[in-house]
Amino acid sequence: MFAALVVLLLGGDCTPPPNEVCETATVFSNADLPYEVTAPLGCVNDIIDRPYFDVFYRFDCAVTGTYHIHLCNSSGDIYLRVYGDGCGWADGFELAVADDECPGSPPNADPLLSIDLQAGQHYWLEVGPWRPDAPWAPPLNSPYTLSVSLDGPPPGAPAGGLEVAAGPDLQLQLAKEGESLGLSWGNSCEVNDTDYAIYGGQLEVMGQHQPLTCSTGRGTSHVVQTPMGNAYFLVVPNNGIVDGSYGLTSSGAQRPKGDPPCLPRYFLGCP
Ligand SMILES: [Ca+2]
Ligand SMILES: [Ca+2]
Repeated sequence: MFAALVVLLLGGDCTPPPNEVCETATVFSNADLPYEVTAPLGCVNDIIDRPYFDVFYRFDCAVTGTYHIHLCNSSGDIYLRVYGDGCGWADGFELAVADDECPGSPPNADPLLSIDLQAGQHYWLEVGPWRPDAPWAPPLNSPYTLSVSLDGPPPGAPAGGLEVAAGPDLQLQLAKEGESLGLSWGNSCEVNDTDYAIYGGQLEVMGQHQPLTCSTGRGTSHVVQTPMGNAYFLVVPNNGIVDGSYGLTSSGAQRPKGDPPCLPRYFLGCP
């Protein structure tokens, strides 16, 4: 019985939907929000690993803000990936993944997430079942419902948004100033950076850093008033709307965000 069902799922008739692959992703933008579409799942897994039988959407973001994306009440066990800078891992990178966050899960094992997106950027959504076999995968071409809405832009965000682009590493220097510690740095991440946040943490718990200040008033120096023991500091450029990169770890991964972060992080171009 189980084997017969698998044959049915993999070998049944399936009509490829228009957005079966990245190249033909269904495009929508802020003018379409709140966006809600019910459509059939795909026939072919186009990106390695889940979700299977994927279909694709491209969101052309015109407003910086927090977006809510969900597929609650879809058929089967749906999975969602969000990519930036291109579609899929080969052309872009994964920004977020969601699986079973919808209320009532299980059996409503569908994804729900909130994500900060930036004006002027394209984002790709990959939607499909978590597994290719029953009971996780619904019958081929089963419908799902995708919903996308905007929470509203952060206060002060300009209509066009700003990007943080590539630039040289910040050169951080330390100097003892009495009982305080003076930090200074020379280079901005790029020309749109108008301010800086300083995060600090303890070396013993590297990766857990809190904001010491979310603004240096556009200055390239800051005095840490309270000695912090075995501390480390991160100078993070920002443009008043988003933080840039926190820099990379020795393994090449982005350092963790501050807890709490001063601003949503956007590091497409920054080192
Ligand atoms: Ca597909
Ligand atoms: Ca799921």
